[in-house]
Amino acid sequence: MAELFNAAEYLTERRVAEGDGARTAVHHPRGTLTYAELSAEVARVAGGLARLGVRPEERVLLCMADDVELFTAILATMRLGAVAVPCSTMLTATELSVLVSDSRARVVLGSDQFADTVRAAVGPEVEHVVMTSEWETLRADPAPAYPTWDESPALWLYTSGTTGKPKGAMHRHADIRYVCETYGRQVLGIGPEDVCLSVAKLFFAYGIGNSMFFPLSVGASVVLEPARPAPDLLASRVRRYGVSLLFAVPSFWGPLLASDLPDDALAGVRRGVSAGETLPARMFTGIRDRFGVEILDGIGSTEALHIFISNRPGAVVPGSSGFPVPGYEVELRRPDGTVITGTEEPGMLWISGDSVCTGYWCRTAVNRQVFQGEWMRTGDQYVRNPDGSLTCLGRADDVLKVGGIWVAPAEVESRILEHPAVAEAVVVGVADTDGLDKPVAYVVPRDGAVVDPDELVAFCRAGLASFKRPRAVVVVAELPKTATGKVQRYRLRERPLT
Ligand code: 3SK
Repeated sequence: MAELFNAAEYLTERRVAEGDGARTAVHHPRGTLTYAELSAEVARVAGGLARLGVRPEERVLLCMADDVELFTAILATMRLGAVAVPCSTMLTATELSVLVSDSRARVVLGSDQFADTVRAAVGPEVEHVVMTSEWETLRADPAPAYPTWDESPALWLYTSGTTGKPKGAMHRHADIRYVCETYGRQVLGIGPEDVCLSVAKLFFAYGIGNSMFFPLSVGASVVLEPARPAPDLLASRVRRYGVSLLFAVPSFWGPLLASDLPDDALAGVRRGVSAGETLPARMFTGIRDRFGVEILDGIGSTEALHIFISNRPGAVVPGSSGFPVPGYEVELRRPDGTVITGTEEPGMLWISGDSVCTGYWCRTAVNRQVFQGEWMRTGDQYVRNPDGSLTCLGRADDVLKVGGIWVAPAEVESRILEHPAVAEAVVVGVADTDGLDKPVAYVVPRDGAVVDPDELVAFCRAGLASFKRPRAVVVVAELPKTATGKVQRYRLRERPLT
């Protein structure tokens, strides 16, 4: 039976009702907000959205930097019973326009720094575009929380698929409470005294859990940082705000370890968290030995909303994702569907748990493959170690995770093939010295044409979000293929880069 439950109310008003009104909820570049102030501001922005005509269950798309406007607008949208759709600020206008039309949002909110992208992405079906410089127009008389059910839609997060066509994973209000009560409380042990800082931004499932759901669910505080975080910027935020929980991805932990920051730069951080891709054991031990911070590596997904397998404090198995989070079950399955109960036999990872999304918006065929009863197919290959911990062996498909973000080779390949000098292109993930995948393009030039690798990378940057660009271009006379003409990607992956 569905119960009345509104996640925005749970994260703001309920905190005030439970006595946290005077505690700091948010540190942002221009000041701080207490829980009472945050709650009031969310109600006012909800009033502004209602005045624009936003109704329950309609989507509001947000292309915004991590700052107080994005933070309050996500909560305000959910407060109204509408659906917040925070989108990557790294997308090009063409990429963003796909999300605008797929979500059928009639209201789009943007940060001024992304104004050109946002304005170019919206078509006539969008009735209102509000940028941060016009924010005052979005504040009105406070709107009451809409009586959503726990089952009502609250949040859509887009994830790219193997084809690169983004899929909107639909999350309920209940999913938000579930991740707080499972990973947040039982693995992180987050409490009111914690101060959270996340390298992953709010538009990622990982980031919104770290920076909004977990801290607000217990009366803790969050530091919002709009800029792209480099190690020294992060260290200055850690010092200034007394950060105790630092969330990042391996492509941040690596440079942090290589930096010349003093060894006490993370003093006060009681725990680090890593997700997105496997944290190499050398980074875990390096950060622990130099900065005295134990990193809990885990794996989650946009579909599950947050981390479902994680290492535990004081019992980390370096190089592994750890053990299932309470509230989630995992199975490793063979290709014929039978379940592997023993150790050391690789299998496809399936998970079940109450935060798994209700499906992808308007993607029936994919939904039928991915979501089967209680279970969800993650697409990751895993192995169970003799101690019961689980180690990721990579993807079952060709999708790459670069810096913790999905990259669909097919999407990069189709951009490369738009280049007049290119006849064939294949993008594969090639491991760097830390074992982290980087996209590498193998290209065959058209007859008589010359491919300039640097110019081709610039061409990709111009047409794709920058993180999707190949980090290297290798020009070859032909691609390795099977007798039936299928490209043998594994042979390219194994090839040393010269
Ligand atoms: O990539 C991950 O491991 C992850 C973790 C938490 C939430 C979402 C994701 C994709």
